[in-house]
Amino acid sequence: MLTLVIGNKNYSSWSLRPWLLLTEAGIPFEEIRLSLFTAAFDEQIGRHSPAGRVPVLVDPEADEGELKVWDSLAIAEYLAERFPDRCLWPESRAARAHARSLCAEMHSGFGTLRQAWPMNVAARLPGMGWSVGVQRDVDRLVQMWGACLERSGGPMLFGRFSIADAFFAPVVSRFATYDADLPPSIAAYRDRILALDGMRAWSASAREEREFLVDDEPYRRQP
Ligand SMILES: N[C@@H](CCC(=O)N[C@@H](CS)C(=O)NCC(=O)O)C(=O)O
Repeated sequence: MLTLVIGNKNYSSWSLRPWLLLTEAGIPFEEIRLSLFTAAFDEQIGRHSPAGRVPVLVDPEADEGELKVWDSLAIAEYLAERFPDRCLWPESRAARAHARSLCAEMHSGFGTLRQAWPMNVAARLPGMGWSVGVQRDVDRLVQMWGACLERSGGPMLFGRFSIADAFFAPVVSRFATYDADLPPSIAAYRDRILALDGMRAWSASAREEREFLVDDEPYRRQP
């Protein structure tokens, strides 16, 4: 069976993507959760990935024996190839190219939003960290999601759930945490993602965690 090595569910935005993808696609996997920025993480992550980061996917039955794939984008691409029947990318070549462009833009961009609004599933921090730069990133996301939903007719960016939705799920979570001001159609997409079974399961586990990262919890109440 596949194994996915992830970080804290409350904070690890990169881990959420492949976890949600596997879960929503109904692909069975086991998870190993490592607590970020601890001695145990440093000790154990080297066993799974030379890059020293999560997520990492371990496939014990790959073509040439056990395979380790790291980085959320590489994992998504591998899963799409490994499970072609699950149609993890949209069907048409043009839509696939479009979805890949969006994922690449997310993967390498939105640094202002990511820094100012770290993923914190359990927290509600409306308005905190907002800046003109953050709003610029929000505006771009609203524009790209709006165009996708208009073209596909929804409910997901390319009709049914795809890698693109998994890639934006951490941003959706941030929009809830920081209460980003969104147009109704985008707020509705946010709510559809938050209502996915996989997203609810991830969030429930995140809320149970008690390993708080001080830098990401400026106003947190005591547990
Ligand atoms: N581009 C990578 C980023 C992975 C990443 O930065 N992961 C963070 C957790 S969300 C991590 O492992 N941090 C541990 C560290 O930097 O020591 C991906 O898409 O998987």
